[in-house]
Amino acid sequence: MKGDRRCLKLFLALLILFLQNVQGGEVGHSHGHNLRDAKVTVRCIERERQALIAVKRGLVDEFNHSSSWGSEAQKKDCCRWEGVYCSNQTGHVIQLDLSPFSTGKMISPKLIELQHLQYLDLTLIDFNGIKIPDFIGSLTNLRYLSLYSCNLVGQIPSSFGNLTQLQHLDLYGNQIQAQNLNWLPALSSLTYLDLSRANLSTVFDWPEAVLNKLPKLIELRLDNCSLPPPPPPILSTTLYKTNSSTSLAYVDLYDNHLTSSMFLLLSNYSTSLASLDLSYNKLTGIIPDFIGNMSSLEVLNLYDNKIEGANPNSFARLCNLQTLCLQTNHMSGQLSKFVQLLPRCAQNALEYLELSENVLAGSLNNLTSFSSLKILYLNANQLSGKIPESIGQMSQLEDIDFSINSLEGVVSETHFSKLSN
Ligand SMILES: *[C@@H]1O[C@H](CO)[C@@H](O)[C@H](O)[C@H]1NC(C)=O
Ligand SMILES: *[C@@H]1O[C@H](CO)[C@@H](O)[C@H](O)[C@H]1NC(C)=O
Ligand SMILES: *[C@@H]1O[C@H](CO)[C@@H](O)[C@H](O)[C@H]1NC(C)=O
Ligand SMILES: *[C@@H]1O[C@H](CO)[C@@H](O)[C@H](O)[C@H]1NC(C)=O
Ligand SMILES: *[C@@H]1O[C@H](CO)[C@@H](O)[C@H](O)[C@H]1NC(C)=O
Ligand SMILES: *[C@@H]1O[C@H](CO)[C@@H](O)[C@H](O)[C@H]1NC(C)=O
Ligand SMILES: *[C@@H]1O[C@H](CO)[C@@H](O)[C@H](O)[C@H]1NC(C)=O
Ligand SMILES: *[C@@H]1O[C@H](CO)[C@@H](O)[C@H](O)[C@H]1NC(C)=O
Ligand SMILES: CC(=O)N[C@H]1CO[C@H](CO)[C@@H](O)[C@@H]1O
Repeated sequence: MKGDRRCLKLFLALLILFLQNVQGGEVGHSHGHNLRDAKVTVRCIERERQALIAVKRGLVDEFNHSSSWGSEAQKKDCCRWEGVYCSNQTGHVIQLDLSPFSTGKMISPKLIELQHLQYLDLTLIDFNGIKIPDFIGSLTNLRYLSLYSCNLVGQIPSSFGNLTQLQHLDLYGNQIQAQNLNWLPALSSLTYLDLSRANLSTVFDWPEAVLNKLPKLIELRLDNCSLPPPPPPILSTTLYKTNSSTSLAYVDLYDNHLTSSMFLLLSNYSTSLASLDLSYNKLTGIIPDFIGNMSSLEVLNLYDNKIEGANPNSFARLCNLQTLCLQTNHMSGQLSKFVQLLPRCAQNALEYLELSENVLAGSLNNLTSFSSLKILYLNANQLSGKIPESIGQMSQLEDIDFSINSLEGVVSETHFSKLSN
């Protein structure tokens, strides 16, 4: 997981640098002899070097990460220190990646001397329960801020509302809270927001803040936030009619207290959503037709709820659906009826179908038309009869689980004839 995040971060960092180059921004271009010569002699700004040393004093260098951060003559250029990146033109520190440090005692207030900082990554530094300092809100040039799993506590400072250039904010996995998200709308450039595991249980108007006021948002992660269901006034008012994002694609609201009203709230994003996770909430009833209109949806995770079933339009236009996880719900009726509700246009797309721990009955159908299926979980239902031999033709299958049902009959080699995966 950390590896994946690292890759993503590196990519984003490079993207930000690339964009700055395209825009002729601060970071240098490498044309012309003079500039190239100049680059070799770039020296960091002394004030910023002192600030970096102060920041480092707050951290524990268990793995000798900062051996390049020296005071010897040949190590004096802080722009060459590991994790430090300076503007080639101005010499100001613009990026700071401290994530290789493993623990920290404090975040030094000297950090704010690095006023040109655009990228700050403290991922996975264990600060052992200190608060997020207010002064981070003064680094107003930040585009990227990650405090991912830093073991921070307390309130998210409202000074974050001063980080108006921020595009990527990751506060995942800290023991933090917010009484309100009034600071969030000021971050109108945000494309990525992860507040997962922050306690937002009293932020009743959270949909206003995250869905209505962040016009560029692409990815929203609020899992395990004790999010309350949106109150009726929010559902009926002007939500969506103002600054909601038209590019919201990834929504993860796993493990909250949300009810089926959430579907209505997301119905406005029917053309942009690629992935929706509402698992481990309090959804009830039938999956509504709005969902069936989300034509870009590739991943739909609704497991661990109290969903009772689907109707003919619940999945109708989900032609790109690759993953459908509905395990641990209250779905009843014939499995064959349910299978008929799956979109025909997704027959070659669907790879993961998980329906375990429901009360689906009847016999197992011929599913060979779902030619890309890799994972098929039907365990812990009330299926009966024989396992059809046609299963042996589904050559992409990697993992099947039919256990804890009332299946009978003989399983032969034919059932496995093409299951080479
Ligand atoms: C800045 O200069 C360094 C050293 O010459 C070079 O490695 C780096 O790619 C340059 N960065 C940009 C963004 O041009
Ligand atoms: C840290 O790295 C430096 C330079 O690579 C080396 O001289 C020093 O001995 C290392 N210290 C430890 C404790 O490993
Ligand atoms: C945020 O900006 C406001 C208004 O400009 C200012 O009063 C406040 O001190 C700033 N907070 C921080 C932490 O920089
Ligand atoms: C979240 O905060 C509320 C109110 O401060 C508190 O009652 C609740 O126990 C907290 N939830 C968790 C999971 O810590
Ligand atoms: C939710 O967060 C708590 C800590 O805040 C953690 O202990 C728990 O495992 C998380 N739950 C899930 C399902 O990830
Ligand atoms: C929508 O965004 C614009 C530009 O950022 C802002 O001026 C306006 O107040 C916003 N409208 C609402 C209702 O938030
Ligand atoms: C789904 O989309 C179609 C065509 O755009 C529209 O007529 C229908 O009302 C939509 N259904 C729902 C439930 O939003
Ligand atoms: C299973 O379905 C496929 C495609 O719909 C069909 O070609 C095949 O004959 C069926 N097999 C059996 C045993 O019914
Ligand atoms: C993303 C999206 O579809 N936004 C629409 C939400 O609804 C309002 C008004 O109904 C439209 O103007 C938006 O384009």
